[in-house]
Amino acid sequence: MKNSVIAALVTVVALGGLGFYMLLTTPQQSPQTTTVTTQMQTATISQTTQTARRISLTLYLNDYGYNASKGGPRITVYVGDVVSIRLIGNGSGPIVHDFTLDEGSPSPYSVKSERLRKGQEQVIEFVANREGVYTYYCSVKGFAGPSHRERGQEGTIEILPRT
Ligand SMILES: [Cu+2]
Repeated sequence: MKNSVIAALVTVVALGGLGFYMLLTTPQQSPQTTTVTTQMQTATISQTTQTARRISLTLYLNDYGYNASKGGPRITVYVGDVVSIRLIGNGSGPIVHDFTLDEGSPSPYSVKSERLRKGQEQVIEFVANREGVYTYYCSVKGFAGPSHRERGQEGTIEILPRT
């Protein structure tokens, strides 16, 4: 009985430590993630498969860019692909960011994440069912000054027809 309580406590402490460790290491992971995303995009471009696929990528929501301090990676997929994006809030202080792909892009999509603070995460998924080249962006705008998009927080998503 006593042993199981101790075991449970040890587990909690270990998990807490892990969370703290991940929090500390998160900023250092950012450049690595960018590289992985780029490699995946290259692979995507050279691939002409007929089968719809699931494309998974990670974006850090920085001030004021995606995986960068400005702009974001060009995401290339094919019509019908399921795009799964893991969003990780990485703004400074109380600054929140989101991922938006909607009529304001402009685009025929209606994709919008929660506004995430540093350390908060959300996985968003959508089917890339309309081809074209669109802009994804952060829809956050403070009470004063330029919006995040005006500060450069936007990137391009290209949805290619299947061959
Ligand atoms: Cu933002």
